[in-house]
Amino acid sequence: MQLLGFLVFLGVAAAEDGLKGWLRYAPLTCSDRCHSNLPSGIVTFNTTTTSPVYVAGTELQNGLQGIYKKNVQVTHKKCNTASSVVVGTLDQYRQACGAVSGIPDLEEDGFWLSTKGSNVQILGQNERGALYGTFEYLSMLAQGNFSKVAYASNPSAPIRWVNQWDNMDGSIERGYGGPSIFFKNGQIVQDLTRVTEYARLLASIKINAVVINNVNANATLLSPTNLEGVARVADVFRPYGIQVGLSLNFASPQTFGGLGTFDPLDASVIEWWSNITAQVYERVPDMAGYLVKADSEGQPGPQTYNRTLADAANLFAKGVQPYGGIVMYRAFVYDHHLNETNWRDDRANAAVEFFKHLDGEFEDNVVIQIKYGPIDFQVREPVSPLFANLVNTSMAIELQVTQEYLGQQSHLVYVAPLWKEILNFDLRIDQKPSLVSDVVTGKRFKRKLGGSAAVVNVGTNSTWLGSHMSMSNLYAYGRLAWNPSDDAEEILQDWTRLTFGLNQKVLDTITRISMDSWPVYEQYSGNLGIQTLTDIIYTHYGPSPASQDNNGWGQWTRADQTSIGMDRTVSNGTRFSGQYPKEIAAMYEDVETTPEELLLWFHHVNYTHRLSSGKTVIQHFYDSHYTGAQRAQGFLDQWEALQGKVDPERYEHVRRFLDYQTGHSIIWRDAINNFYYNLSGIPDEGQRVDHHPWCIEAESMKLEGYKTYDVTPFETASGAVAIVTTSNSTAGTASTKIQFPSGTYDLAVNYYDLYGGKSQWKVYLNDRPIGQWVGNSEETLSHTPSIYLDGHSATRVKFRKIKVKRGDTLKIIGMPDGTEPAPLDYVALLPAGTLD
Ligand code: GCW
Repeated sequence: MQLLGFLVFLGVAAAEDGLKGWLRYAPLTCSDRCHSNLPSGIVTFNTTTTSPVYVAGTELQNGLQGIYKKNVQVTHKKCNTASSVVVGTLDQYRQACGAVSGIPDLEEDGFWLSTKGSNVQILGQNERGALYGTFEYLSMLAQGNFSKVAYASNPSAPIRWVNQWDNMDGSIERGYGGPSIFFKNGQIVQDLTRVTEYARLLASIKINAVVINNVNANATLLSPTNLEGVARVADVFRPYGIQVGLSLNFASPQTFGGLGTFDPLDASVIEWWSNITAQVYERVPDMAGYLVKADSEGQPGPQTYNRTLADAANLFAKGVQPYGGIVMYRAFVYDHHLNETNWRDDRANAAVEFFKHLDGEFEDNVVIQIKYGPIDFQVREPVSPLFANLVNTSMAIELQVTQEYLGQQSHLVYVAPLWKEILNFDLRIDQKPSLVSDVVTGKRFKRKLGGSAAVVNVGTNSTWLGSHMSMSNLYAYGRLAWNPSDDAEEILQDWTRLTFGLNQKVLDTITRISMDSWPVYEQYSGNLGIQTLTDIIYTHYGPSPASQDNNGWGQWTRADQTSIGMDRTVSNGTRFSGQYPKEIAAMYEDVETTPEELLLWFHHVNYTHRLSSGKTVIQHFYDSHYTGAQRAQGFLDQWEALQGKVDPERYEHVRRFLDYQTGHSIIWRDAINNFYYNLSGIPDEGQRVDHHPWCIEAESMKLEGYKTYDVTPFETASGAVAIVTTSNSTAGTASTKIQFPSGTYDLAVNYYDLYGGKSQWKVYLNDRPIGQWVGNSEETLSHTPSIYLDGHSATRVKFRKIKVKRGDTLKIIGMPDGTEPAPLDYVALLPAGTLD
């Protein structure tokens, strides 16, 4: 990118709350020469205020005003005014200005952007494309990029959707950024301001449809009042070129419509749905289509009537066909009552087993929406083999901007590199190049439909997702949906400049920590393909490796005293590896050729199995968790070097999150390492696991008003024991005489921050207060809180550079609140540069 030297950047701007996302149009100053590059007029070819082309004109006006303080008038339909930006569809342009030459063919939603001639041309194949081109031009301006460009840009695929998992009561399934911007108390909200702002953000990343309600769908959305609400939402999205789609509950004809059945082949059911569809399209004539989760995790589906999934998908497909709608049918169909004692049982097999034999039986407007991996948005999964098993069926890949298994927006995890690994994977279907991106866009098998959908959990929080840094994932999703070959780091840098300005140090730092964040999270949460070792039964957030096994959900690790991993080979295991095309199947079948990052996904091996590094599996576990947690500490240090270079509000917000992550990465590290040490009995060669020389257990302190508490799972408390106050209204005190050599230490305190109260803790050294904090992370962080002492609620706070003398008394007073009994696990006194 060409950044021109004549730009002078303003100092750090006033506090920002994140609401504008990457569309801030933050001021840049530029010299006269720079000004001569700015347009002095805007011409748009549509005067209807609700048209995307009109919206484009307003955006340009706001952008030029915001970024360069340049007040530019919008006029309509006048052709070729020199040094203007001209925005419209190619057809509108032709009508106003006559023939155009030199513009390559544009596909649906595509655009032409030229800054080379006497004016800037932004011409879309349709109005949506013109708006996309406008946002792209504005993105250049906002990054101080005055390169002379002339290019056509076309989408990789027609389906570039987002899925909201918003419930009608206003809650959001897996939502970490506050309540829904769409729903409240069973209805669509009245004030749609936030929806408009969201529409802007989505349009700027070229998203063309949004499914507004949870796939675990509530049929009352189909009531006439709520459909009126949906129509209002669609009216808000339409000027931004975004269509609205709806998730359906398969049993609606019975539960909502009062029929005796929801059999997809029953005539009354077909009629009921067709009537509903007519009502929907009457109010929303450009409704994008339906999204269906059926026969999955307790949701009703066609299996109730022994009908096929194709019967179900086609029921809706035929219904929306006359209106040009499509049906996104989710491949996330599996039995969650599997039996782990059966060596062959494997949830990963489900999608291919359910869908492969139906290939070719789906109507043309059905798209099978497939999660990127065969299980569920884990930190590492192989590509779903279903992508290689449907040849005559359109597909879309399902990604998650929502960081459900990736730290729930409380941990920094930039997910685009993970998505890129999936999209770039070559499935070698029929022994021919078959990138996942080419399969899902429809290119590989010449399907007209295809693309991607991402689960997004924006809420009413001003940061949208609960944390500023997570917005890079939403931005990157749109970019990759449009062009899967975009580079994850370049996308990130565009986002960073747009979000935090042009300071080089800010750019470099955010690039480094974000690009490291997924590998680091993998290191401390679950590596070698064992999945995110989180609590899969409860919040999906903190560590709880035991929860993976001994239940029907099938996210198993099969860890026992000597060995670990799922044997998914054809020769001896669940036969999952055989679902891939020949060459890939052969690679995964053999432990020697399986990439090590997926070793335990495909093979069951001893803890003493040697990796290519020469390390054993168990030692690799120990080391990775230490390395990961260590690297996470560095995120905070690097961020803190940006003080004064980012506005104070966002600086402090991000700092607080990264500070929390440094602590929680240690909780992850110790929990996982303790768990496998306990299970295998194999000591850490580095003698770190279960050996914490700077740690003082809370239960070993002198306790008044505190009592010991056995924590479950045991590995989420040091020594398996914590302390809690004996009453929920009076303070407890834990004190100890320090036996370490006199010196300067960082003091870390591990405690539990439960949902249900805001306990207060105060730390004293010889009665001198040295620190205090409140257990209110349910309000200040983003992840799902826990009501227990466990790996989700375990938290660490740190006080730096405390001067301590041997024999000093350290005292912590904990004041309980509500059901939160001011729990404490341990303190660690860390000499400078030491990580316990
Ligand atoms: O991962 C699981 C989530 C559920 C979700 C489901 C799905 C909407 O834990 O919350 O339900 O996937 O994708 O349908």
